[in-house]
Amino acid sequence: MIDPGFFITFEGGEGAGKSTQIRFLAETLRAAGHEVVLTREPGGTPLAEAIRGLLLNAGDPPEAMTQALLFAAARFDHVSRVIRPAMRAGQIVLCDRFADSTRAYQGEAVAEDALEATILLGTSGLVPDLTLLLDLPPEAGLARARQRGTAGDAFERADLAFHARVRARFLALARREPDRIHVVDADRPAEAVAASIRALVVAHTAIDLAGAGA
Ligand code: Z5A
Repeated sequence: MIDPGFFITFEGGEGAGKSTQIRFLAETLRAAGHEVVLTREPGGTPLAEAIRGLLLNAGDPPEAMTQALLFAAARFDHVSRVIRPAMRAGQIVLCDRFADSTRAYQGEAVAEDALEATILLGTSGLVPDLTLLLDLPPEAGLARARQRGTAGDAFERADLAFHARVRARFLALARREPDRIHVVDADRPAEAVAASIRALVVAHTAIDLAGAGA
C-alpha cells in the first residue's frame, strides 16, 4: 500500500541553512493547511537522540563503519516509530538530514556496498519523495556555524578538505538521482533560498501550497 503522506529531506554541509529552511517550509505548509512533522537525523526519537549524543560528542570519533551502523540503528528507530506512522496518517514529514548524509559523510571511508547495506537496514527501504540539497562552499557554511558559536562537534572539527569532499559526494548523488535530489544554491539570502524551495516543492510533488500566500 502506498502511504498517503510525503517525505521530504533536507541535506547539505555544515551551516548550509537546513534548520532555517526546514522551519520556513513547515510554516508555509501549515499555512496552506497541511499537517507537518518536523524532525531530524541523527535523532527524532529518544533512542536516536541518545545515539546522536554518542556520535557527536565522542572525543575520539569511532571508525566510519561503527558510525554507519549507529546511524542505521538510530534511523531504523526513527523510521519505524515516527516517519512511517506520520506518512501513513497522511502527514508531510520534513527531515533535517537522512540517508544521503550517510553516503556523503561515511562514504569517505566505508566501501559503497557495505554502506548501502547499512542504509537499507536503517531505512527499511524508505526513500524520500523529494530531497533538497542546500549547496554552499564549506568555507561559507563553517563561517556561519562559527558565527553562531556551534562549530564544535566531532564532524565539524574535521578539516576543510574533508568538508569539500563531502560537498562533492552530495553533488555526485544529485547527478545520480536527478528526479529525487534537487540542488538549491544556499549562498543567497534566506528568503531567496526559501522561494526556490517552495518552487521545487510545487514542481516536484503533488503538495498544494495555494492558500499559504507563497
Ligand atoms: N551525519 C553523518 O555523518 N551521517 C549521517 O548519516 C547523519 C549525520 C544523519 C550533525 O548534523 C552531524 O551529523 C553532521 C553530519 C553528521 N555534521 N556535520 N558537519 P547536524 O544536522 O546537527 O549539524 P549540521 O548539519 O552541521 O547543522 P547546522 O550546523 O545546524 O547547520 P544548518 O542546519 O544547515 O544551518 P542553520 O542552523 O539553518 O544555519 C546556520 C547559521 O547560518 C545560523 O546562524 C543561521 O541563522 C545562519 N543562516 C542560515 N541561512 C542563512 C543564509 N541564507 N544566509 C546567511 N546566514 C544564514
